[in-house]
Amino acid sequence: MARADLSGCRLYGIVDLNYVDASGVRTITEQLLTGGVDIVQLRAKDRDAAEIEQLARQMHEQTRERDVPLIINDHPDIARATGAEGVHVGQDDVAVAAARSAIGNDRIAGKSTHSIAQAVAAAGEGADYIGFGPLFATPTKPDYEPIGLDDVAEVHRLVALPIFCIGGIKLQNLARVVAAGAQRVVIVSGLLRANDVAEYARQAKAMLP
Ligand code: 3NM
Repeated sequence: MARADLSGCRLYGIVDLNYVDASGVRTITEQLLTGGVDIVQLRAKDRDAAEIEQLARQMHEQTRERDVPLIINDHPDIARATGAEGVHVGQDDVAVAAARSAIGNDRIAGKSTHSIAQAVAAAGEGADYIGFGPLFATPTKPDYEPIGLDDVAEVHRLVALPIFCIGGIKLQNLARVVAAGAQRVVIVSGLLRANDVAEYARQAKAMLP
């Protein structure tokens, strides 16, 4: 298996169990895929490994059919066991090198970054992509200070990896995020709370460069 190519990925959706019950994961995943989300993550903080693995297997059956990479938050071992295409780690989790050695060279390793310095460091660590944010205050990650739009253009100048801007991004502010220089975004609550998830994804994708 070759490491999935992220160059065409623009819209990143996260199935976050803070917003979706385990019983609703299949439906929401289907809606995200129908709306054209290019990459999907399972984020299940504080759940036991057996539950995460079971959900990851279920989601992977769905994402594989559409050739959309599935990323598992925090759990390289589960990503590897389920055949998911990658793992995502935060600043306080295992280093990229450790995640990659657990998951294998043929999978994606992504990392959250919250400043230009962290973004540059993540590239040096060998991350395949980074998250950059939170741009705006967000209930999904409430303890983090928003960094705003000022560094978006600069991080794209300094870091050649795919950069997914994240944090408080909605259809209502997406035009400003793109005008600031973003090429790719992650939207969590905006998508998961939408009345029509697929349509929300379609509209977001239409606004991305
Ligand atoms: N990571 P929403 S911000 C999961 O900055 C996450 O690293 C962030 O959710 C970071 O679209 C964030 O609901 C929450 O704001 C994104």
